[in-house]
Amino acid sequence: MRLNSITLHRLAMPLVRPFETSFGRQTQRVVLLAQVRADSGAVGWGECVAGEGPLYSSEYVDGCEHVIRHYLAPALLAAPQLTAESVAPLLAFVVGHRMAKAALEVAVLDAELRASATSFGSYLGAVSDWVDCGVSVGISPDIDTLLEEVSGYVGEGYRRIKLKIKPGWDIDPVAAVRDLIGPDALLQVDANTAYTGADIAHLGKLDAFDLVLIEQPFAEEDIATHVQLAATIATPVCLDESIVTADVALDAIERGATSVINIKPGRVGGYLEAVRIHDLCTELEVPVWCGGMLETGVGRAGNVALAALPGFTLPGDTSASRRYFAEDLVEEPFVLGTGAHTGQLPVPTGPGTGVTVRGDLVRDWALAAPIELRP
Ligand code: NPQ
Ligand code: MG
Repeated sequence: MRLNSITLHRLAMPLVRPFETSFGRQTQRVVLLAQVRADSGAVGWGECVAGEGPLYSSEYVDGCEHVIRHYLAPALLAAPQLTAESVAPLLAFVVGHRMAKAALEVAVLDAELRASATSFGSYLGAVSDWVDCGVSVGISPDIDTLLEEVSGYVGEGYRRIKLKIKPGWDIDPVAAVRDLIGPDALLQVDANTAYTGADIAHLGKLDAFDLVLIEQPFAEEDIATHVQLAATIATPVCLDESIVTADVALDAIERGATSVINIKPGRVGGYLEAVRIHDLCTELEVPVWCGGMLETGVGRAGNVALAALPGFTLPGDTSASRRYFAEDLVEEPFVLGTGAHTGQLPVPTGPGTGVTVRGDLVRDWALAAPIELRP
């Protein structure tokens, strides 16, 4: 295809409850969406997962908008024959900025798959119609409030609970939640880089709670301290922020820093690199699961399709739309199944991502006028 335009939309969506992590407290989700139009008339949508500020990652909404406008979009708009596979090579001249690149790649892929009436799931290699869902639970003001929130999610059927932890909010909340949900329920923790090597002995106390894994306790660049922890703790160590390419994933696995990997398409530059990490981990028998970035239905749809690949053997942060939003941005909000499908989401089957963006909400929740980029 050849692109006629790339339009950037910036929205703010209210969260159903504040979401607190070791890096900050979110009360709304500021979202950047890329809409591509091909000369054939095909339209595709991509969600940029960067946050409003550079707190989870160095990328953030203003930075992504800038790099897309001035570097990435011009390169794609100039391409005479564009395919989803050619997006990453065309954008490789820009260092980093993977979340911005991923938003464009997924939009082009969505347009391409809609034009050929192929779903994301079948294109990526999905092998199941439903995926197991977990939920990520923020840091609470106190343990009673946390237990109340966790009880609600258990009642909704989630198949795994993930607690956000930080120094001063770790052993006690984990012990209380383990006590609440019982010994057989899947429980894991995510520190979002809040600890240092000095905390290794302290983190060892988490072994008492039979956790599925501990996610990213140390800095993004610090593979070595993760190796040290993994050598001393029984709980599996899982990297999130550190895993930015398939090569980095291979290196971290070979060094013994991580025995499970959280795959987020946005963090690694798109779905094609995400599938490469999945394939590598499957070959190495390293389990993977699909992370989450408080996506709207636009980004959630692709994640649910990805999570249906065979190597995704652990429940993902692929929660239902209502975990975050009272009203989702798409006509087909994600709702947990019932009966045998309790705690699961259905893999979309329609063309492309299989969801329809609600133009009315894109306008109602806009923070700024759309930016239309042309060749
Ligand atoms: C994680 N997600 O696994 C991330 C962290 C995260 C579901 O726990 C705005 C932008 C808010 C990015 C909140 C989950 C965010 C964000 C949390 C990322 O580490
Ligand atoms: Mg994480």
